[in-house]
Amino acid sequence: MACRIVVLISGGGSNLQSLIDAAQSDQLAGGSVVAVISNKAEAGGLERARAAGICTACIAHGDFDSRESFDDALKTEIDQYQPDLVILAGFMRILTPGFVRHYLGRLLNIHPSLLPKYPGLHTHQRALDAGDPEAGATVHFVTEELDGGPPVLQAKVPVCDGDTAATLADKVLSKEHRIYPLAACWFAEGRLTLENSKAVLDGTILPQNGILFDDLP
Ligand code: NHR
Ligand code: GAR
Repeated sequence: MACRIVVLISGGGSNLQSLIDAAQSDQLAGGSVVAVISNKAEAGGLERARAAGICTACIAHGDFDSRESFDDALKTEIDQYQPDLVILAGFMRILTPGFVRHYLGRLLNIHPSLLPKYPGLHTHQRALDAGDPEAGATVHFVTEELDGGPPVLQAKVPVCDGDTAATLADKVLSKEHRIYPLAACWFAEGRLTLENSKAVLDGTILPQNGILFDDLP
């Protein structure tokens, strides 16, 4: 079954681009990005989607008077595309429990920290302030708990003297572009599932922090 993927964005869309590129070079097991939806009209990722001939939509959160009504509109838009997988790629709105339940087991996020460290915002500055020797990114299943769902894949980068939040974000982003298409491919192949609140790959429950990308053969 060719996996139909809907990607939610708020910004530049470089992770979106890595998924589009993976699909086009046959690295998503026949899966494809069928729609890109942003909560911001000016998100650069919408232009990337148009350039790739992918359907786009903008649902502006400011047009709604509650998180529930925004999420309902988002859900209606997403479900028109009958997705097998919904991917948050730099999507910046916290999602309501009802939305998360509707997509449970087919909703992934990439978060720019080594979860469980630094859920929420400003992750790179927080890693620097803590004097961490390494930073990174985590792909995880989305649950009601913000950035608290089971990790699938993690990649690390060293923190070097002179790193700023911006240089660290750049280094982490280039790792994100490697791990997100890989996790999406596993899902598209039917190898990656969420079972009893655990991430499972090829029938085996994944370790607490997911698989470390740097350990893969
Ligand atoms: N929703 C749920 N229920 N669970 C998760 O794990 C989610 C989620 C929605 C988004 C991405 C997440 C990240 O990777 C994500 C994971 C936005 C915020 C936030 O505070 C925090 C984490 C994430 C995304 N958003 C503010 C809000 O009020 C708005 C901030 C802004 O617009 O700049 O929604 O980091
Ligand atoms: C990525 O670093 C992603 O991990 C992060 O935003 C960036 C989006 O870049 N996500 C969050 O901070 C979610 N709150 P992109 O638009 O170029 O993919």
